[in-house]
Amino acid sequence: MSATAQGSDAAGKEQELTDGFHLVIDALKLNGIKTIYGVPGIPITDFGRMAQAAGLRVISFRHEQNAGYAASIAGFLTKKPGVCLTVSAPGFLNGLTALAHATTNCFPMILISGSSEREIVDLQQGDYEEMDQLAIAKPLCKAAFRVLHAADIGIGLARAIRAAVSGRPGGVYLDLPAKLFGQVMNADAGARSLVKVIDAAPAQIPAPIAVKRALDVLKGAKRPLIILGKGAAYAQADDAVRALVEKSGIPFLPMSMGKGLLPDTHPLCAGAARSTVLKDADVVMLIGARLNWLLSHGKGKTWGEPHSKKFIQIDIEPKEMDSNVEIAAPVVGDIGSCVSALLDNMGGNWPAPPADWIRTVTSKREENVAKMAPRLMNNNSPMDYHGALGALRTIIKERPDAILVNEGANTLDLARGIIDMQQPRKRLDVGTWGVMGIGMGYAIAAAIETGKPVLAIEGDSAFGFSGMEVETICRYRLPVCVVIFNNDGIYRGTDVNKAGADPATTVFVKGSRYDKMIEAFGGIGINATSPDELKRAVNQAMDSGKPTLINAVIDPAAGSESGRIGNLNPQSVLKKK
Ligand code: ADP
Ligand code: TZD
Ligand code: MG
Repeated sequence: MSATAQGSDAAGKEQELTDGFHLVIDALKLNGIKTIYGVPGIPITDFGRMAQAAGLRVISFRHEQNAGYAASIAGFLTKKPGVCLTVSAPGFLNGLTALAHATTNCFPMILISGSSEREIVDLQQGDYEEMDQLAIAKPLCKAAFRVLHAADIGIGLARAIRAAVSGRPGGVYLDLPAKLFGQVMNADAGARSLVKVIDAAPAQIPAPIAVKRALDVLKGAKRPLIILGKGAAYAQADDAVRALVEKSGIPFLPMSMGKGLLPDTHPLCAGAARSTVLKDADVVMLIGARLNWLLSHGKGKTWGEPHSKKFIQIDIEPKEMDSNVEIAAPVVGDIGSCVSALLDNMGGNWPAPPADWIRTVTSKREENVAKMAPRLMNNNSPMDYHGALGALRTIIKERPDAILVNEGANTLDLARGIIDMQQPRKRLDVGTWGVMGIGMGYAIAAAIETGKPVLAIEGDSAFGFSGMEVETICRYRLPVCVVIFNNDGIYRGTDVNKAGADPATTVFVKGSRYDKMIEAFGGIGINATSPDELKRAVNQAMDSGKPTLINAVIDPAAGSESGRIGNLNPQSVLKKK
């Protein structure tokens, strides 16, 4: 207990004192939280200093949104809430996007924000950075709490931690008004008021009847498929998931951040036969994946004949069932418990899926891989996406430990398809919203939380959302190599505005040299104009572990509008007149 001062009680007896600052720090430490991501300022500047002095790692960012994204992905990687710390009103709002993102993606995160004085805020008397933050946060997160008394800090933190990690994980807001930090109380009473959260995310065991129902549906399948989502990666039940796939012999399709849970090169991986398996499967078992837009809502052309398949869904959130289509066998519980229960009840001789289904999947996959292979070997300059990604694919193959961060449109969709992942939780990307801006925050947290080298593959537009954090990467000397796929703009750099002198809305300054940005902060900048040059530069960066930014010159005409999701773009019928 870090008591701060002596004082005297009512009877005039000397006593050790503590305060709000110390109680928050002690509560975080007591619960195993080691890192805070944030931006300092009133009223939390001293809090950051004290937290650092108390042995917490406090990573100071250039913008709260990036600190928030860092906290959100720290939550995904560690199964503990990632903590983001912001100042009132504008700082809070900057962090809020990331809190909503964490909630949408089911990542545990706590946004702790200082706030202005309640009395003044509630009477709207114009306090410094006045805002009713709790009310604004509420609809955007899983739970929101405010602590007004130092003696309640322990309980407040405990509630926030439980809300973030139990059940379906998500974002939690914790409002700490400025006055709270300075509140003083008896140090012993303070220590006793803290709560060490026991079993923050209790196992949720599925009902035996649900397990039996799922196995009955699975057993009747002629063309079964398993879909592994980022919930399965988050659950860290890697061995059980692998055992389920291998024991059942069922082909699996990884969602973007589910890649690597089993290697993409596994004989049962159907990643390269995606359209075929989605269209033709008759039974689909979803493990930690929602039937949202990323899976075309479980219906329509992608899924073949209407009502041609049965779904089994494993998820911790009961309300997820039947969200888009009927779920024939819901299995509600945590993935570790559910998958283990399925394995336990499969018996010794589970029948392999019909051989013709496996043959269909394998031959489609081999055909698609063979079609792609020559395109990945081109050494064109300027590069196209395939040539550049062919080079990076080899690097990730040779360094399976490295963490890949990826955002952009073409840069995202093509990298997802081309770069095989070997290990779980190594691919971090735009997630459920397809949001741009996660790049540098994710890269920083990935390096800090795992100690592994990070390769961030960024569209030039995507990078711009968090680019200033290259200074943060240099300041903390993180082993991050950023590769910018510079095609002079959003989707393509070739758009022309025919109506006036302004540039088209999707294009940037031609021939920009992003590599020079990092040099301003002492990092290494390299301009790469061919796949060979790119490969050499990335290998050098990954070997040295030094902050590096590579400007990869991509043909501005190589991409397509909206990457692989151009179909979601509304089109005006009047446009072609
Ligand atoms: P993807 O985008 O990869 O398809 P989603 O984010 O749509 O994945 O789905 C993840 C799902 O995983 C969510 O419905 C969430 O409730 C669920 N989930 C997260 N953690 C667990 C867990 N430990 N056990 C069971 N389900 C989980
Ligand atoms: N703002 C936010 C926060 N998220 C978004 N997804 C967008 C805007 C819209 N958007 C996309 O969906 S992709 C993209 C934007 C602006 C950038 C694509 O350009 P890029 O990638 O340079 O990153 P490519 O390789 O040129 O396609
Ligand atoms: Mg671009």
